[in-house]
Amino acid sequence: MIPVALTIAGSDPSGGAGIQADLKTFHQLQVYGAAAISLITVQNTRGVSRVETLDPALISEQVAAVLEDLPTRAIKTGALGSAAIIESIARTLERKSRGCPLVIDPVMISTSGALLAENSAVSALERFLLPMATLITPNLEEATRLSDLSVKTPDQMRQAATRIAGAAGREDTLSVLIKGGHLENEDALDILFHRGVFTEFRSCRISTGHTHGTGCTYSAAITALLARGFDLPEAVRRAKRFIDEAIRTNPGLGSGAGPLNHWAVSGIDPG
Ligand code: PXL
Repeated sequence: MIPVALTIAGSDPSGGAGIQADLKTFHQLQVYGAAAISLITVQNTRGVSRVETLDPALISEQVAAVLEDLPTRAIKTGALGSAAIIESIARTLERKSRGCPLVIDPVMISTSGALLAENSAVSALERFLLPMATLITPNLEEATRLSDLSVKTPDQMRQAATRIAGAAGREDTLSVLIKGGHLENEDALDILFHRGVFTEFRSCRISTGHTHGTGCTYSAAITALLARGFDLPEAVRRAKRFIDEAIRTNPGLGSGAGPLNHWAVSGIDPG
């Protein structure tokens, strides 16, 4: 049976980030994609002009409707907007997700600087979602917020990863992938903390402004590969190849920070 993955995330009408990016990525990686919408943005490649969160109960009903019917193998969350939304989703997942892998992309602000989660959402995330998560995928800024540490070097990335897993009381069971796409004077270095072991994923930095939706696409690719049964380190390794290729072959759309090439191939065999 085709594996199913569910994304719970915001809508980007320009198609480069949010649920649109997640669904394209699921599809490209041979996974059937389902999507529950948490908030609606008005945006294009030049920026976000409006964010409207949906009613927490409406979001949770979407999540429950999918999980009650489709044999979901992996779930990811993206922009969630508010603490109330996070709590409501967590309660629904507790009842309905049957322990399937949960990837949290702790989206806080968009590339263009728009707030996609209120400040109190960070503690709600820690309190309600991290206890049940498989993996959290912060970038350097998000890792700084979650760990209360300065995160600017590979060593600091390692410290932050253990601090984030430890704060959730789950040093041995919560995996943390810190994405170093914005590291100064470094390759694009991501560090995975998984079952007490650090693994580095390194690639050459690609010089382009077309990186809109990179975080969403990366975590969606990991989610799709988990749904297909790969173990976490292998899912990250393959997702990293996919994202590098998607950035390198971006279609050059829009007059701002354009989207990636979600048709990218990366040697990931179908089926
Ligand atoms: O990449 C973060 C992100 C997530 N979700 C939505 C977004 C963005 C960035 O723009 O618009 C809906």
